[in-house]
Amino acid sequence: MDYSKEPPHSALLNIQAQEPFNAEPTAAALVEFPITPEDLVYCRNHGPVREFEEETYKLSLGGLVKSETTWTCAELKASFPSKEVIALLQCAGIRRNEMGAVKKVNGVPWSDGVIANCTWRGVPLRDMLLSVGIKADSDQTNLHVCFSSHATLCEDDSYYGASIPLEHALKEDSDVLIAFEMNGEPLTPDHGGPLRVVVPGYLGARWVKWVDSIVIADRESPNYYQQRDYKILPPEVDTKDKAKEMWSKYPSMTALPLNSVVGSVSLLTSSSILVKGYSVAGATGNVAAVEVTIDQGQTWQPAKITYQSGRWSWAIWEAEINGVPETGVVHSCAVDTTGNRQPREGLWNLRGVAYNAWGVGRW
Ligand SMILES: Nc1nc2c(c(=O)[nH]1)N[C@H]1C(S)=C(S)[C@@H](COP(=O)(O)O)O[C@H]1N2
Ligand SMILES: [Mo]
Repeated sequence: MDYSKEPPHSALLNIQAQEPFNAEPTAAALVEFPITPEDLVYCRNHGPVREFEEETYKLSLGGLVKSETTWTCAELKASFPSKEVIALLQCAGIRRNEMGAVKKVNGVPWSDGVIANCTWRGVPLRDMLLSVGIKADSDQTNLHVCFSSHATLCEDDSYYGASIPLEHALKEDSDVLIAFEMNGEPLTPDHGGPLRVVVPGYLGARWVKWVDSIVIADRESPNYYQQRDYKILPPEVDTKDKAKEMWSKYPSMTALPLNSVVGSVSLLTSSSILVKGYSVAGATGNVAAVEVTIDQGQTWQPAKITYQSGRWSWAIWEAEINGVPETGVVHSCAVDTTGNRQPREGLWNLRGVAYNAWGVGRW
């Protein structure tokens, strides 16, 4: 793989690996901004980052459709009205370092910075699908939209691919976009420009960057990152050899679970502290409340949600706590609109994904 042609990356990120470029900001920096500024947006790559000319870039849509179509960026923008959504992008490996402290896991030892709440502008995938038409003789309930990027080779496959159920893409309110702007600016190479997939509510792995082909098929994407990675295997699967036999038996991940993270803790007075953090909803609802404890969960104090915007955004919260934790440790717990509480402990899995134990902070 050729890493020599990469454009420069943000200098505000902590680098986990240079090749492929994987880097994240601190949660303390993130919670200061409701909309994450571009230079604090994490970079997660399974291969080299590539820069493309927008003028010559093309996207094709084929497979089980009535009329296969290819657009340049300009044609795509001219053919459909665009839509802007605020949506949270987060990597399935968020907080993997904490899960790895319980027992060894495989993967980049991400902390709690692989998350970003941005505005995305793009063409609704639904409109593109309705315009090409799905073949009438296919059973629509069993079809998948497979996204691919052939921009570069990847660590475990010759291209990057992911898929989502066609029914999800066709829902009027799913807000799946083929995006060309992030935070009001053209998408940068680091974040998949000129075109990337945005699937609000789904883990980042499905948000294919530098997308160049969309295929409607009667099965999920055959790509490694859909079939063999990003699955939650049961805890007894604790070696790569055991995992090999299990991948096909477990579903691909879609949503990540209810979560909250403590970004920063600071002393307000000699007897009170200010705790700030973020919280994200799982598949079952929106974030309804966040609570903070300084005594390991014996008593909880409510946090104030200072920002939340629509169904796909994160919540930013803060709490002024009377009392200074003797242990120096603060925990947070999110509650969603259906009454689910974030669990005290996360479930261990070999790949180290979907960790959502109570948030932890220290002062
Ligand atoms: N082409 C391509 N798309 C990709 C990836 C990749 O390695 N290659 N990584 C995925 C993963 S695992 C995540 S979490 C997000 C990260 O997006 P970002 O780098 O813009 O933060 O992109 C997804 N899309
Ligand atoms: Mo990811």
